[in-house]
Amino acid sequence: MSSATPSEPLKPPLEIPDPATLAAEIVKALKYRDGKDAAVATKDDWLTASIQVVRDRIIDGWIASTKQDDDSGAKRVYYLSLEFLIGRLMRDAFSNLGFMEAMRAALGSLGVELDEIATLEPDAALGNGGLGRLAACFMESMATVDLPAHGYGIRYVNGMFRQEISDGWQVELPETWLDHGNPWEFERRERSSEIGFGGSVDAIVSADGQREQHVWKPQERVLAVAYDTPVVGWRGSRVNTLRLWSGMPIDPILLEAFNAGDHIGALRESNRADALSRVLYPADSSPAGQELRLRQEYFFSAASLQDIVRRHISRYGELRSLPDKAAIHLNDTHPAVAVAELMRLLMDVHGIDFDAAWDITKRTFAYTNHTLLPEALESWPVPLFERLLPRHMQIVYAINAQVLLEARMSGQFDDCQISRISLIEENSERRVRMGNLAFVGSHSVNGVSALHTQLMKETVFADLHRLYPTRVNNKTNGITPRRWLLQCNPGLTALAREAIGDRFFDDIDALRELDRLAEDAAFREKFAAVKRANKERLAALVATRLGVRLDPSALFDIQIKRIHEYKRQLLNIIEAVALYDQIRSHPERDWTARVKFFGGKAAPGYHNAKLIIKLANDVAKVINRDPSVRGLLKVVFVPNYNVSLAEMMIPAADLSEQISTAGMEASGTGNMKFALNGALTIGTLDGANVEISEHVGDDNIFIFGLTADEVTQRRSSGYNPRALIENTPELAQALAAISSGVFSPDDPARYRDLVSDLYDRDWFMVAADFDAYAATQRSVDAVWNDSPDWYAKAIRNVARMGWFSSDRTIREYANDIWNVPL
Ligand code: 26Q
Repeated sequence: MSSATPSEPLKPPLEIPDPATLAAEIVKALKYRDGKDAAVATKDDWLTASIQVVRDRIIDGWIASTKQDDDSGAKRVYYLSLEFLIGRLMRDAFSNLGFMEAMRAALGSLGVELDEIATLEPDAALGNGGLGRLAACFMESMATVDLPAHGYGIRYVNGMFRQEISDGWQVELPETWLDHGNPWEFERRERSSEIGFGGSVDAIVSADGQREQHVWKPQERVLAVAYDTPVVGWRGSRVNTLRLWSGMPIDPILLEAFNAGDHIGALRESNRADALSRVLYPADSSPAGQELRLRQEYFFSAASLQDIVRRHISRYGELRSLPDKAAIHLNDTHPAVAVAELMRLLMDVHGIDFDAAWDITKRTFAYTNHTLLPEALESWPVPLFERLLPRHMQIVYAINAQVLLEARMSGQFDDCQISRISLIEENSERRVRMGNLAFVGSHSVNGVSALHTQLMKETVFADLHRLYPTRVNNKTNGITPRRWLLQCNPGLTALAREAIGDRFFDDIDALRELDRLAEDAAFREKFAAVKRANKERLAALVATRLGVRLDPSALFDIQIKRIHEYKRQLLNIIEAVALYDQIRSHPERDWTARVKFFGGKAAPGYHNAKLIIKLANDVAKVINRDPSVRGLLKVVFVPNYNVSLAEMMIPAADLSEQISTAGMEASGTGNMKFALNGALTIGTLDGANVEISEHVGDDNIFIFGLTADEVTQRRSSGYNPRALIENTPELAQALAAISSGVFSPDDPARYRDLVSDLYDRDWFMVAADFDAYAATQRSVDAVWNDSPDWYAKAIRNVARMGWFSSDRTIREYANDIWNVPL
């Protein structure tokens, strides 16, 4: 065991208040803010008061950061995202400010347990999954690396739905995170702006008589009200702002007076405004295509742009310097309409001509693509777009004319390629392609892993990439090590600190020093003990919530993510069934005890995803009750997977399942969180798995299956899953069991279609990868049974994951895209 090598942190630590001071502040907040006496305070009251105390201590830094940026005229980054999956914030703030232990002691002196009240904080689920969580990690990293940044989004009253499992089926319930108020947010009425919809466009002659000007006369107007949440960086270095917009009727009282006698009509107006920030669309692919979604996209894009433009004008008095002072980032195409909105503000409101406006726009915007799935690419029917945003439709046409002219002039494209470059899809129904709009309106278009960026260039954006060959670039995703190691895994953090000192708190690459300890038997044992304690915590949660008893010495194998066919939870479940068969037919063999955990939400309208949840639960019921498997295999579906549950499950994982069909997962970020917490990955060469494998080394990861190229090849050369299944007895047997109702005796036909699709089509190559997957799982067993080897690999994963910090990702964005060198 190496001795601790305490080292100086890179940034000076904050002054940490003593527990007695904090305790006094908490009691004071309780009394004077909430009107409560400590003697009658509930746990929720203690939570609110604790947040208020820490929040107060953030405010000075918040004001200082804003003032410093105003004074210095620094370029600011504006991150536009329809999702910010921030989860709970209290621990984040305590931990980043270095207050955790002082707060624990302060609360303890008042008879309150920090960990207990922390779990009462609602989990702010303002996002679907990876894209939303990435935005949250980026916000924290931007504050940490001292980058002036604002996040802009929507303050949904109902975030991602709460999932209950009833008789094995997913049931969606509304998520009401704001019910008890939100002590983190500040309402900024003075920062409200008016947003228009519909109406008509007048063309007039400009004041100087030189040009045609357009005036949009919206038929409907609503108010966007700002709510600000401070975002604290590591060691409190900088405090940035997350500004979320809420929809309000402009003047409900006046409106009611106007509509005297027509109360329902008056309410309709008010409801239309409220609806804009009522609910997050719970679909992470196959866009709903509903009018309300486009209204939300425009609402928050327009409100954010007004804010950005107002801030710029008030300081610089003009807009031509906007690209030097503002970098506006589009998190996927959801805010792509902002491109047309900025053009409108520049031309119609500020009298700038098209060419100059287009130049400013392109130099200001950058766009990140997060998916290649054709069904997830956003497009809106022209008639709908035109009715809701008539002026923007004209601007889209004008941009399109310019782009198509450039394409034709380049002489590189035939008519078919030109039609793919067009912002308007002309097939059956005319639609506005938001990906193309975001692409042409930005100076940078990035993918989120090396493989994904390569595929972007070869597939969806092949023609646009040929036209603008320097625009596409890669920025491999990352995760914040503060939340995803320091906070969620205090055991591992303490162990690492004891072994290599605390330099990794400030520089995560310093975890490298753990590498040599992989060979140290005593360290491996301590590492295993930390993992064991985390597993016991998870086992206790499963026992209370689900009444299933788990053995913490079994291999904990976890797949937690949105339920999607391309992510192939089905492959994992089928393998569980095959293993179940094997254990029963060969009870004499030396089987490895394993628990397969699943967690994740299905989009409410996604039939197969919901059926896969039911299948996981049906299979769990049969296997967990069967005495003949002697507890060697357990299957658990943990309901309502969210950020907080991730924070508890990831540190308890031995094996991380990242088994998407190669070429389909843009990056993945859960894969990074698991590896950083010492789980080994079983995965395909997809998304960021490729780069994880390069960093941890191929001896420390279990890679299997078809590559992206092989998937493409198979699909184009007559893939025959039926023949394949018939030649794979274990797979055929498992499928026969599922299909014939062994796991669904109450409805034997339940999984017939799900299985028959695997025989007939199998788009996601479950059958093609089954053998390789099952065989690799048996090598996982073999390594698991050689415990020193397993933990050596796990330690190497922790040691080598520093590169996947979102601090590194943000530095790359800042240097290469935003032009704010750090
Ligand atoms: C679009 C239009 C209408 C309604 C909903 C949507 C919608 C909403 C969310 C479409 C897509 C999403 C979310 C996508 C997402 O989370 N993608 C993931 O992004 C991660 C961060 O880059 C990657 O790691 C994942 O690979 C990718 O799947």
